[in-house]
Amino acid sequence: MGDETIFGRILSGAIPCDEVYSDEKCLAFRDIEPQAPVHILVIPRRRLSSLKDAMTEDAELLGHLLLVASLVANQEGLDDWRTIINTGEGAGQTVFHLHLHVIGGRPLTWPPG
Ligand code: DGP
Repeated sequence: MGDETIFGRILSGAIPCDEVYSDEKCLAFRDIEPQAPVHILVIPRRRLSSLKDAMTEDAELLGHLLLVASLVANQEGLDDWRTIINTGEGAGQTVFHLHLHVIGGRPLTWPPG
């Protein structure tokens, strides 16, 4: 599946992160380049390069990631937030280990850039 990404190194503990939630399927931590007062990444422990690679058998994991996104947003006290998955370089994906952005704490305009 190619080289380990920076998120693989965070999962292995090789580089630190500001963790906000962890379970046997995923990890959530604060983004190093926050785009809003709250900016958290939720990543599966099992690497999928992007949403493009998700298969039917990943449905439960994908559902779990969404529920954790909601859990951490609630943990942060957010009533409104945005959950984003960038898929592919043209859509802004820079780390090829699937991740959900949870962004909130300021007004969010639509459409995004
Ligand atoms: P994307 O552009 O959707 O692939 O988002 C990747 C995000 O990952 C970007 O917002 C910055 C964040 N990021 C990159 N490297 C690190 C890191 O080492 N630690 C943390 N916490 N976040 C990182």
